[in-house]
Amino acid sequence: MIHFMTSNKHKYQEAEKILKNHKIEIKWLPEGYEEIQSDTLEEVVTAALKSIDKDQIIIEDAGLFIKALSGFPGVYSRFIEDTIGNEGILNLLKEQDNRKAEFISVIGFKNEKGEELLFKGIVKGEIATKTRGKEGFGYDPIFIPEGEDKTFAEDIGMKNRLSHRKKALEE
Ligand code: ITT
Repeated sequence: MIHFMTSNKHKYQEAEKILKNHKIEIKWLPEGYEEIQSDTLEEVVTAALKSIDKDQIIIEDAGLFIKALSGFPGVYSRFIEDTIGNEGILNLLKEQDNRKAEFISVIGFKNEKGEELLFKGIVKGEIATKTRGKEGFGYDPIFIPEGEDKTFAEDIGMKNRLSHRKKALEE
């Protein structure tokens, strides 16, 4: 049985649903992992996987990367969500025409042989001008994926079809 180690129940629930469609069952390990300070999601995940003394384990580091802010909040997404939040992000983008952003997920998987594998998923989109919708979590109310009108928080079915997490997990 594969365990998904994350302190974030929403991430687990999304992953559980996505993997179920591929007949893969997972279990939640409701613990955070130690995150090094780094510029990239890949380095965070690689270092964390090495520090975890378990096989058959999935971890994920995800973030929102906003073009006009040179990729901010990126690897600092958790801290920024907990501090300035979505309203703070909208404020930073006030009067900004370029609202392009992407969500990135990097999944680390240590298989039954103890081999470490990394998978990446990206969804491009833009930042809404106000928060919209109540589903999902985190930055979902301000993220509109390319080709759609709604935010992830307005249509969770659409999120689960298009998301960075879904792409990384399917890989
Ligand atoms: P773990 O590290 O314990 O897995 P976490 O919530 O810190 O839990 P991340 O570091 O991957 O998870 O996420 C960084 C931030 O980005 C965090 O504030 C999330 O709420 C946000 N985030 C990640 N994926 C998201 C998604 O699909 N939709 C909206 N916000 C998301």
